[in-house]
Amino acid sequence: MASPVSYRLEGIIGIITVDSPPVNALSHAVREGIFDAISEAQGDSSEAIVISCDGRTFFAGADITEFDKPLKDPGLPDLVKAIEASSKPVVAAMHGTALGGGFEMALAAHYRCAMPFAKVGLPEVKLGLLPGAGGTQRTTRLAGVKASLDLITSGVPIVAAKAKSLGLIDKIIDGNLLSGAIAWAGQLVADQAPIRRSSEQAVPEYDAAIFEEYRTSLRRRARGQIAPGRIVAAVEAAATMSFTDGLAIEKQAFLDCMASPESAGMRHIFFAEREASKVDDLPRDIVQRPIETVGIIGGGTMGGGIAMSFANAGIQVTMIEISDEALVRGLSIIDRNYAGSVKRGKLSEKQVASYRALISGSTDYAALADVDMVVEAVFENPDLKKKIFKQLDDVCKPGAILATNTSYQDVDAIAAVTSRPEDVVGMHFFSPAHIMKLLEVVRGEKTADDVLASVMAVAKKIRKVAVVSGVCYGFIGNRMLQPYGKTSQMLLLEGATPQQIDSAMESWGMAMGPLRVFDLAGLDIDYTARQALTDEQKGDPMFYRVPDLLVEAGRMGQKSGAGFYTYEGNRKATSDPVVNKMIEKVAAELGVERREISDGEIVERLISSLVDEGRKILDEGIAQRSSDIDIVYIYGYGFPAARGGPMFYADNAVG
Ligand code: 3H9
Repeated sequence: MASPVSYRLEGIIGIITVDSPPVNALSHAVREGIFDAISEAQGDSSEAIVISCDGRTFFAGADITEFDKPLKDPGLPDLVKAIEASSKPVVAAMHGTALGGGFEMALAAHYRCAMPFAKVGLPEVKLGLLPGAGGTQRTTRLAGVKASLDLITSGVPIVAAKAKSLGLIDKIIDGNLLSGAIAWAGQLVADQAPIRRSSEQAVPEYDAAIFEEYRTSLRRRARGQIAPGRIVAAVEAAATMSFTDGLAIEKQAFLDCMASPESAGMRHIFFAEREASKVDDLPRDIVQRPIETVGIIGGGTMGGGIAMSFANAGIQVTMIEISDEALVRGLSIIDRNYAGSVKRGKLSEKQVASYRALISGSTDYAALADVDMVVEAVFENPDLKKKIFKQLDDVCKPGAILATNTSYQDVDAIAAVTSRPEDVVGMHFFSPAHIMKLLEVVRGEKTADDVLASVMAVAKKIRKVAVVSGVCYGFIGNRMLQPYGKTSQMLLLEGATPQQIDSAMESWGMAMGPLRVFDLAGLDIDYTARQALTDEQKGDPMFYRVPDLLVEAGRMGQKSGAGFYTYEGNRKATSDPVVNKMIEKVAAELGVERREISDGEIVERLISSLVDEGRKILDEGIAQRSSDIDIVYIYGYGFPAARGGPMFYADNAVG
């Protein structure tokens, strides 16, 4: 097989070009090819060497698919060492994203240039790892301790201009990158520029207290991840030890993290996320419907967040409300959210102005006559939703995609009220919709293939992680929440307190325990839904008697200042003896024997309830694959990434 690496001489410059689609990951063949080219260049007439990549990006890092296989020489650390040891200046020319081991190679080059829109980063932490080819040591020497800790513990890439201001790259090249890099390399030769090795640079001054500060704040957010702590130790080693000793600390930490169940879980999520976007039975050459304009029905928190998601991706939005007053209110929620994003430094005023200009409002459905897609986001009332879909059927152009943002309702029943059920699909966003990454795309019985393909594509465009679900009550995520909620109620009656349940689950890694989640969502919503049911339909009172009593006592959850907990002014939940008494009384009435319950039992029973339902969802074909369920729980329900999702956890007994 032809090598993905080629080497050629252009005058006095030796040019190493890598072409290994899709993202130039540093597979064995790539590493070997570059290693050989560097060796060849040492002995030929070249006076400087340029490393560049063809295709959409500079190296995306180590080849993650090789991680569970035996390592073949040369390893990435050997390659990085050979690059830095070159007796001729090496220039790295970056475009796209230079990530992980790819950026570590660039850091070992003697000079670095990049295109203006290129990004560089060390995202290993997102895989439960840390840079293992000198990244912690060289970044600290070039950019200092704080910048290094920020870059490596967050894993978030930075743009070329920022990297340049931090000293991580030297030059930004407009126009053709390769010719610019070759010209620069020639200039470096002419100027007799030194061989500048990052490993030999001194670490800029820093405040020694910084390591403890990062340790404390990272520990608070760790949720089972061990890599962040090891990153701090490696950066501290860079600042306080010789390069060789620091490198040894980094290497050990990398090996430990690589062998950890946390990294196995996070690597599973990496591939699961990419797999989720694929729909197995769609023809590959399917023609998508263009989606350039979108209508949103409902200007509440959900509708507003959905509108922002589309506008932020450059898609024109028309929001429909029932009255001028409601419309003004809806648009002002959007303005408030945007103002918050500017305040937090997430968006610039200029960005906000351009996104906001894409959102307009109307009280007339006729304004939707020409839109490519409509997302209905009114409250969960099946009759109202059906009424809206009848109206949409009347006004929307043929071929418009009609989506419902229902969290539970039967998408097929909604589709059935239209004359075009093949154009109807579910798009279940999670609140706040402009922030939460998950989108459940509900494929109705009659949803056309091209509608599904188009919605999956637009989901990527609006930066959501989309997972396909079949039609059932609650789809994947909320359906699994039902037995989870019931189990939490049983645990309460059997002897656990709300606080014990929540803190057991949060210590295990869940972003929020179940009872705090119910308080946040509002206990009155399910209560109201239950009033329409017969006793038989409601099922065993064990599962709902306590929340019913709470609502009847005016405790609707966080919004009313009390639910399973009491909330004062701020959002801090405080346990309330009144609630514990209420639970004991219900347990006595229902004849439930109370006992000590361990934290381990709480976790075991709650997670099993999720997993058991997940298996049913798979058996019924509601989810395409087990890893899709993991994605739903990681991105929509605060499941700890370090556990790999409920299904992966169950299959691998992680942790
Ligand atoms: C590392 O470097 C360790 C070192 O420090 C130390 C070693 C000693 N390997 O995301 P996309 C595949 S750890 C293998 O859809 P995009 C991906 O699975 C690594 N495969 O494209 C997908 O395959 P498929 C640190 C990879 O344009 C296809 O490429 N680096 C790798 O939306 C397209 O991917 C990272 O963590 C890889 N490294 O985004 C960077 N990367 O088509 C990870 C991607 O079969 N990568 N694939 O589903 C990314 O963040 C994004 O892929 C990137 C492109 C931004 C590059």
